Amino acid sequence: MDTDQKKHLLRDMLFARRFEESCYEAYVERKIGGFLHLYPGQEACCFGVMSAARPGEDYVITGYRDHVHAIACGADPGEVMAELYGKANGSSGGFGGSMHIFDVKKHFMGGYAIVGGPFPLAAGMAMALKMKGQEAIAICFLGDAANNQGTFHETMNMASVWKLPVLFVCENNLYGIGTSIERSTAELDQYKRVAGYNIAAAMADGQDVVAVHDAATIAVDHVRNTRTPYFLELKTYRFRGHSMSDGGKYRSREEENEWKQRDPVRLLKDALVAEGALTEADYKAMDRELLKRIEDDIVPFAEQGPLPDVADVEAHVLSPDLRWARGEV
Ligand SMILES: Cc1ncc(C[n+]2csc(CCOP(=O)(O)OP(=O)(O)O)c2C)c(N)n1
Ligand SMILES: [Mg+2]
Repeated sequence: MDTDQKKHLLRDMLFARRFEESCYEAYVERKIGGFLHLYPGQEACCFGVMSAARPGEDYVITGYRDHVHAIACGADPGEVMAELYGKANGSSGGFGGSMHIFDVKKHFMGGYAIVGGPFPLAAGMAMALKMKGQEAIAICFLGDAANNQGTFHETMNMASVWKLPVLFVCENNLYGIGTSIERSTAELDQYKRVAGYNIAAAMADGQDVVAVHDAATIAVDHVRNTRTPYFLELKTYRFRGHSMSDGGKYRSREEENEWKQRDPVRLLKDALVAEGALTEADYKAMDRELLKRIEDDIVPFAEQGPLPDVADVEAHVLSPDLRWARGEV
């Protein structure tokens, strides 16, 4: 990867870090309500994979830890923030909230609260791409604990049998809420679990964005060229709680501090400084510029946005177009 591409990734990851920290603050101030699952620590997974894919063209789906994935697909960060605030100028008009970010134009297909739910949806998206003969692929980002759902096994089998162009990315952060993977899962290496479904698989260091990019390049090429599935496991760690209500009693401070030594943003920044491609002053200036954008543009866009109209409370619950239910389309 060339230096310019690394600098772009550093900017993207630092922006995502600052965006999520801003969400944290807004939640504490009760400007954001409901559930909020933050992403710091895992940024290299999303940006490393999307740097090897075609954002806006490939179809991406994920779970509830979804704000950064939407932004990496090209969703407008102001609209994502406004959605978190429940405002009408949010990406789903304020009706979705944190766990249901959606941007169809950017081919970001959500944002789902049901653990393991996106597996079959990703297979369905890949089936549609196959039937339409399109070059795009489906990419499904999910956590390690999702692999213990029945949907994982059913989807892996069907994706393999039906030869579907889908890339499964497992962001293995070693925990499902407060349960460590050692307590819940017989095979700790997630990529090995798809061997029984005859799916190509690999594992990479999810804290090193260049390693993720390299592994994802192989994975994406495989899916795009062979039109068969691939499973990529990324070993990673979330630096914050599972959601905002997390006492953090299930893991030690020593473990957290050890992983924080491998902060993906700092690792890439240090590598660029060591290469002589960036100075500490350049980095600070970049950070200031990103913070200013968040404080001056993104947060005010969300804060000043209107609330959805109460008269629309039943909108989007059922499709107004029921022709399909009557068998007319
Ligand atoms: C079907 C279902 N069961 C249980 C839950 C409750 N739940 C929410 S998140 C979660 C853990 C998922 O962990 P993982 O897949 O590793 O993702 P991470 O949060 O670590 O990113 C569980 C059990 C749920 N949302 N859906
Ligand atoms: Mg997990």
